[in-house]
Amino acid sequence: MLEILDQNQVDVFQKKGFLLIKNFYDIEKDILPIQTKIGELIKLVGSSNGLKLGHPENPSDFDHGFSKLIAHDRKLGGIVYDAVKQIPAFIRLVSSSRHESIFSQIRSTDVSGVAGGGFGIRIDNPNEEKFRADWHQEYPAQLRSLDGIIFWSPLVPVSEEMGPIKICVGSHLDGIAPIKTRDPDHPEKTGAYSLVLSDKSNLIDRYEKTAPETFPGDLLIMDFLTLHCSGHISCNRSRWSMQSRLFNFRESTGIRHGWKGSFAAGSDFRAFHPDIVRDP
Ligand SMILES: O=C(O)CCC(=O)C(=O)O
Ligand SMILES: [Fe+2]
Repeated sequence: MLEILDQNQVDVFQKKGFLLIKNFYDIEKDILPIQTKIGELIKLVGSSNGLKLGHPENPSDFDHGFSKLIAHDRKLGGIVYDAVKQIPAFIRLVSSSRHESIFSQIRSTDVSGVAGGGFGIRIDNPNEEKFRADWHQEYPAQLRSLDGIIFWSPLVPVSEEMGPIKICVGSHLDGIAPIKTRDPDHPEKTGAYSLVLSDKSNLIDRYEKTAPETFPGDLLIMDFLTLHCSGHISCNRSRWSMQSRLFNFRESTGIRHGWKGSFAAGSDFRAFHPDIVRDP
C-alpha cells in the first residue's frame, strides 16, 4: 500500500502518541463540499423553523447562521449535529483510502476497520460544559480494538480562542488508565461523557502538554491511548471539527471481544474491562 508518511512522521507518532499533518486535505475537493452542505442544512433547519438565515458571504463562513439558530432554540443545534454526519462528502473522508494507508503504515496491518458509530462532526459551542470532552483516552469510549487511531480535522480555524485539543505528550506509552464510569462532579454527563479518569489530576500532571493550533485542511491523528481533552472556547463562534476512527482487526484484545463497540454501540464498558474500572 501507498506510504503517505515519511519515517520521521511515523517516529513522531510512535513516540508522542499524536501527529499533526498540515494541509493534508485538498480544501476545494475535500473540505469545501462538506462546509457547503453543512451551510445548506443549517439554512434548511432554520427555514423550517421560521428563521431566515441568509447566505454566507464566503464559503468558509458556512456556519454563519448557526449561533442565531441555537439562540432561537438549542434543540435545533442537535438536529443539525445529527444531520451533518450523514453528508456524503464527509463519509468519503471517513472511509478515505489515504486514512487507511496511514493506519496500515503506522500499525503495520493489512486489515483495518472504521469504528462503527465512531465518526461524526463535533459542534462545540461557547459556554457549554455538558458536551465538552474532559481528559480521556479514546479506547474506553470506542472499544473495537486497543490498536486504534483518531483522525481529527477542523472545519474552522482553531487557534487559541477556539480552544484547541490538549494532548498529554507520550501518554499512550503507559497503557490503559483506570476509570470511573460516573463523574461525581458532572452527574448530568451521560454515556462516554460520564467516564472519568481515576486520580485524574495526578495522572495528567505527569505529562508535558501541548495544544496545537489547526486550520481547515490539517489532519491531527492520535493513538487510542493518548490522553487528550477539549480546550475552552473563548470566542462567540462554535468549533466545528470532524472525527473518524480506524482500528486494527488483528489486535488480540479486539479479537477476544469480537470487535464490539462501546456506549454508542449499546455496550457496557464495565463488562469488557472490569480490570480498569474503579467505581466505588
Ligand atoms: O474536538 C474535541 O474537542 C475533542 C475531540 C476528541 O476527543 C476526539 O476526537 O476524540
Ligand atoms: Fe477523544
